[in-house]
Amino acid sequence: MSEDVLLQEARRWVRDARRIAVLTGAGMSAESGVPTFRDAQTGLWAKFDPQQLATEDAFRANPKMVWDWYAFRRDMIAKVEPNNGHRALAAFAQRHPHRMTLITQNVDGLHQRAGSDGVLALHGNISEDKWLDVPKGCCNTETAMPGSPPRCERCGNMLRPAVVWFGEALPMQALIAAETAAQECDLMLVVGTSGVVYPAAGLARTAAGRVVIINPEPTELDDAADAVLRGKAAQLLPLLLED
Ligand code: BJW
Repeated sequence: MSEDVLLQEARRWVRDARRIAVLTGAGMSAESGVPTFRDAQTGLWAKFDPQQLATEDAFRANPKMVWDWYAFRRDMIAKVEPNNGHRALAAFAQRHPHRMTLITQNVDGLHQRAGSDGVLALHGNISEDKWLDVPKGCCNTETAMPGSPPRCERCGNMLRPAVVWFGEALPMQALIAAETAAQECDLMLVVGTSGVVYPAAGLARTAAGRVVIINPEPTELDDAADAVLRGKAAQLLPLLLED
């Protein structure tokens, strides 16, 4: 089937679906200028080993290096804008209240900045901090000693980015809501994710309805798809979601 015929077929599925779940990954923000994680040449982890940076063990072993990596990414994200893909999703949800559940693995907040409400952010939010160890009475973010990372001036507890690292549990309410959306949808759009990180990737495998993948490259989830649209999110989503 030609790409154009596939797109028209997927547009019909969007039109006919009562409940649509959307699962997004790093490729969703690529056209905003945010590097993906695993693209060989350009991904953030072409230069860094994720297992060394995105874990609690790594942070405890080298808090300054990991904090600085996140500080660099925060600065970069603050300078970019949502793209036409983020905007198309937000506009669709506004035109069709209660039809779409937006689930993202991204920590960049670009869906929210594009105007999407109720985003299920499975991997947290890079612009927020939380305490590494259970905070005591003395742990006050207002009075934390500045540094890389900031620390409690009394007990030395460190602030860390409020993201989900490997081996950590996802936020339970968001995960349950995402699982429910997958099990109740007529259509799931899987946009810009390699599909290698669980439990997020598993949502596509439990989707009750059809699955459409939007990605310029093959993914681990292609075998679960009813249609694979080979293209970029910011280009294809506006075409797929226009009325
Ligand atoms: C475009 C594009 C364009 C480019 N348009 N597309 C089952 C099986 C095996 C392992 C596990 C399992 N269950 C759990 C695990 C372990 C682990 C895991 O999945 N490991 C695998 C790597 C093997 N999972 C976990 O540890 C999770 N926790 C957990 O399971 O806890 C259990 C527990 C329960 C109770 C108590 C305690 C524990 C946590 C996973 C957390 C992932 N965190 C990260 C880092 C977040 C912080 C940060 O940002 O630094 O999340 S890892 C990283 O990967 C980040 C991403 O959200 C995530 C997914 O990556 P994504 O989005 O798919 O990006 P890429 O780069 O991989 O792909 C980009 C795609 O875009 C590519 O396909 C491109 O082609 C495409 N693209 N341009 C559209 N313009």
